Parts: sequence; structure tokens; C-alpha cells
Amino acid sequence: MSKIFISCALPYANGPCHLGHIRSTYLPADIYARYNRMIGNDVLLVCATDEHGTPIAVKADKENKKPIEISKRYHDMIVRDVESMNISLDNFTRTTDEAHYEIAKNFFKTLYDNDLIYREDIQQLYCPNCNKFLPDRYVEGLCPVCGSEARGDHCEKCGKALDPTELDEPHCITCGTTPVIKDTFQYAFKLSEFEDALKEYIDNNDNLPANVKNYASNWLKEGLNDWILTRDMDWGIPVPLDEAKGKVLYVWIEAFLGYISSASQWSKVSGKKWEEYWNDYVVHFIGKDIIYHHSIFWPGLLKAYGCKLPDMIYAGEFLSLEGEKMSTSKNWVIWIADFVKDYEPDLLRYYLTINAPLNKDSDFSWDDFQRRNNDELADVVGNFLHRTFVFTKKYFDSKIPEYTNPSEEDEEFRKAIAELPDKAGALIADYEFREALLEIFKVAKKGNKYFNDSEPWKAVKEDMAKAANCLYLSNQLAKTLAYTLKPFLPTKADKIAEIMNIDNLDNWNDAKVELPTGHEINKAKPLFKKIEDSEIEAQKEKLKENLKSEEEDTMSDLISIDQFDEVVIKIGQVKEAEKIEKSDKLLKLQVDIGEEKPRQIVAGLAKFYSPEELVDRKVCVVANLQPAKLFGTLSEGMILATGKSGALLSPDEAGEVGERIQ
Ligand code: B3M
Ligand code: ZN
Repeated sequence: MSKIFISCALPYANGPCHLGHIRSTYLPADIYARYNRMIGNDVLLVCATDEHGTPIAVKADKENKKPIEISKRYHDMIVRDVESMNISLDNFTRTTDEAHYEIAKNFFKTLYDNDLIYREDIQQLYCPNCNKFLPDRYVEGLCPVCGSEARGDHCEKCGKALDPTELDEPHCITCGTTPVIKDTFQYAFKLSEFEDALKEYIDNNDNLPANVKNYASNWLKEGLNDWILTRDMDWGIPVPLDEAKGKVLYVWIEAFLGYISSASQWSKVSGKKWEEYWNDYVVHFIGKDIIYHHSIFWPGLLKAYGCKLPDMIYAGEFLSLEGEKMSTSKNWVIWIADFVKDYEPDLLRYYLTINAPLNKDSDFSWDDFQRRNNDELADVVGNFLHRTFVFTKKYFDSKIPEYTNPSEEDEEFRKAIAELPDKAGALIADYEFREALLEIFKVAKKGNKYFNDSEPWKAVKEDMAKAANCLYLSNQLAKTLAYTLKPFLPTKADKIAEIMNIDNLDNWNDAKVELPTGHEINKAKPLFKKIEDSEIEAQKEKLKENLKSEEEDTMSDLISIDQFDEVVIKIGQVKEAEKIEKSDKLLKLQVDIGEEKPRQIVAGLAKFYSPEELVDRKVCVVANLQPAKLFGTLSEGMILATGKSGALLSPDEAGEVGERIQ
């Protein structure tokens, strides 16, 4: 028995989960974890939300909130999403957890004390308008390698990890100003010292998949620079050195340690030692955009600390949506929470696994999702199971019949069933999740053909033994499907087990043991149903509408001339002014705007003007505002003035009372 440490990349707590998150990390990690538990390995599956760094700080700035409020909001949503997809995590923590702070600080301090981290005077981008340094995502520009638009820390297009000073045409994301370069100091990790060790790790590790190996060796060819591990920022884990006030650990160094702090939190609760799992076999499931970090930075840090390096880094490639790149900012995305409102999570788990191998780009399209559900889940597996169960009830009193004098076809089919668990298992163990599922479906298809060819509906009248053999074997396949589908479709598999009167599917090897003649099964319920065209049309429509409303949203800062035209602003003259009792801000004014009667307007000007100062002044008045009561006093318009200084907008001398401003 092995102990296996499995991690999913830590999602930034700056948004809920969408299909891409599930496909690239959670689902493969879960399939792998579930299978390994079933074959008797001892598995520890951990994750956490990544809550520091600029992605969250930037979002908090935009919403005028504290970063922790943002990260808590999304942490809760991510937990909800991950649970709704039945990801069997053993622990899910947060990088804002106190224990994580301790682990991260100690890690940094150990490397610093061992002279593997040193202080360095450097130059960094600084926004003269915002008066602050612009770490990572606070700045955007063009990638110096591939020329695409890139964030300060990373180019999504070519995958290169960047330093903001490397960007061409940089600009501050808050105000758009071109930043200047300013002196400061940070702490750097001697990554370059580990270049040879990392080369050796990448070259000699045959486990590593091709995409990880290729990316990593290409980057290693360029040579490694030391890596700056700290930032001038408020939001983050303080650098544990007296001389480093106002500096925090770079989010990436401590995010990696989230794997460890999640595991150690689990250790405290379970009483088991996570280190035993790490020392046995470690696999990180990540998205392809962070291969650099996991194949270079993280092994470098681990080496420096004296830890064993990961045995496997599995990088899921990208998922697009209806042929287009997914984009959360354009709302071209399907959120997990929305998906599971309409469909069972297993249907998505199936689709995302079968559609393409994890190490190839893949696309989610509603039409294809419908096709695979209807033609594969419902027609192949659903149909086979249903026929088997209904027949068993109808002709064999819900009991598995005898198997006697088998034909060549029977024996051939029996062999295919018997071989399936090992075949599918070997593929899962090899991270070939799609291939494993294809293998399962191949045998399920065989099952349908065998059932058709055996024609048990005829055989029950002519050759009962033949019908019995058919139903005996069909039930064996149904049981084998329950076990082998369990890592992929856990809920559906449990439902098959329930119908088949099987206690649990905990042991993969039980898939190889035939159910005995006489074993009684329960009443069948349809397990898969077809999805109607109209539903799919509605989903596609919804997706398009989301995109539209987002476009309208981003345009919402600008108004059309017609919108402006709706506001009627007129020149008025204050005729009377008095204080409103009990209010130190408000004045009650009578303003002539060229109508029969002056308008009564309550204005927040008492702090800036005495009533006398206002009498006779020409002002600008919004004349078509809905009347409202302020402090119990009717107000029929608004005087235009600035909020902070109370500066009144006054027309030129030429302006006549009652004239419209347009
Ligand atoms: N928080 C998410 C990403 O870049 C990042 C992963 C950290 S894993 C240690 O996809
Ligand atoms: Zn700025």
C-alpha cells in the first residue's frame, strides 16, 4: 500500500469556480484520488484558497472593500462549488489561516538563515500618480517574450513568469499612468544555485508528462535568475525580519506552502502524519499556465529547504467555451453554481473527462454536451442498465439467474467484463482518465450488442438457459460498471450499486468478483435521461445574454446624448433662504426658475454658506427631479454644487433665469 499526497492548484479567492477550474485540476485530482482509495492506497487530497497577492487586493480596491472581505466571500463560494461537484477533498483551508502564516514565515526564515535568501537593492515600477509601487498585477503591458498583452507577473499567452520591469509599454492598472522606475530593496531567493539540480530533476524524471517536461527544459535552457520573494504591499504575510517593515511575502512562495499547511491542518485533526504521504508519492494537479511555477520555482524552494521533490506534476490544458477563449471579465463563462442548478454534476464530470485528454486543449459546447449525454450516457450506459434490470425483474424474479452451458459469445463477453477493471485501472493509474472512460464505454457498448444479439425477449420463450446466461452476464457487467464508473461518476455509480443491492463500492477488486446466482436486485429506476433541444437552446441563449449584459455593463460609464438630454438643468435665482431646524447641513431655498411659482429646494449647503449669502445668487438647478422630502421638508429640484467644498455652479452674467443648460 502506498501513501499518496495529492494537491489541486490553489484557486485565487477572487471569483467562484467555472468549468475551467473543474476540468484542469479538481476533477482529475478527484478521479485519481477516488481510484487510489478504491485500490487500497492511503490518499491525502488537499487544497486551499489562495487569498493574498494582487488579484485579490486589486479586486478589493475596485470594490472599496478590505481584501479579507473579498477573499472570504469567494472562499465560501469556492467551497460550495467544489462540494457541489463532489470533489472528495480531505482538507480545504485558506492561506489567511493563522497556521499558514506561521508555516510560511518559518519557511522564509529558514532559507534566509541558511543564506539562500538575501537582501537586494533593486528597481521597481512605481506609479507617480497613485504614489505606490506596482507589484505584479498592479501593472499591465506587453510580454517581452511573445509581445501579447500580459500582467506584471505573468504572460497568459506564452506562460512565462515575469517581473513587472520586464514589460514593454507598462501602465498602472488603477490610473493608466506610465510608471517610473524607483529604487527599493527586496529579498531574493538564490534560485540560480539550483539550476543544475533542477535540470537533473526535469531531465531524469520519466514520470513527468511531456508538456511539463518540454516547457521546463525550454525555460531552463535560458538559464535561471534569482527570484524576488517579497513585495511592497499591505496585503500579505509580513516578511519575518525587523528591517523589512511594509514588505510582504510574494504570494507565490506562500501559496505553494498552502499545500503543506492544508496537509498539516488535516494532520492535527486526523492524527496522521502528512509527511509520510509526502515522502511516499506527491502529485500536483495544476493548470498549464502555472507549469513554470511548479516545475521550477517550487522544486527550487523545496530543494533549498531539503525536501523531497514532487513525483508528478500533472498539467491540465485549457478549456474553451463554444470555441472561444473563456473570459470571466467578458462573462463568457459557465459558473459551476449555475451549471449544477440545471444538471447533475456527474453529467459534467463525464463530459469534461471524455471530451479530450487532460493534456490537450478542449472545448465545452452545449450541443456537444447534449450529444454526449444523449448518445453515450443515456443510450449506451443508461439503456444497457435499464434493460438489464427490467428484464431481471420481469423474467427472473429480480434474481441473478444461472449461468450454464455458455456459448462462445457468452464466454467472450464474460472475458471482456472480467478484464475491464484491470484495464481501466491501469489507465487511471497512468493519468489516462479519458482513455479509461473510453475503455469502460467500449465494454458497455459491447454489452448492448450482446444483449441485442442474445435476444432474451425471444429466448425466454424458446431457450430459457440462453436468456439466463444473457441476464447473468448483463448483471455482471452492470456491477462492473458501477465500480469502474465510481471515480468518474460517483453519484450515478452509487445509484447503480443501490439498485443492485451492493453495500458499497469501496473496493476496486470487488469489481472482479461475480455476483452469485440468486443475488436479488432492487427495482430499477431510470438513471440517465435525454436532454431536450429546447433546453440546450435556452442555455445557449443564456450564455449570449450574459455576454451582452456584460458588454452593456462595461459601457455603463458612458452615457448617450439622449440620456444626458433627459436631465433638465435650468438657470435659477435664489429668492429666499433659511436654515432647517435640527439640521446643520440643510438649507431651505425658494428658487425662481422662470416658472409661475418659485421652486422649494432643500440643499446641503448650510456648512458652506449662510442663508443671506445665497439670496439673489444665480444657480444651476436640476428641474425635472422627482420631488422628495428631506427632514420632512418638500424639495422640488436640486442645486448643482460640488460635494466636498460646496462650490456652486454659477452661470455667466448672460444667462437668464429659466434658461435651459444643454
Ligand atoms: N493561485 C492560481 C493560478 O494561478 C494560483 C495557483 C497557486 S498553486 C500554489 O492558477
Ligand atoms: Zn496609478
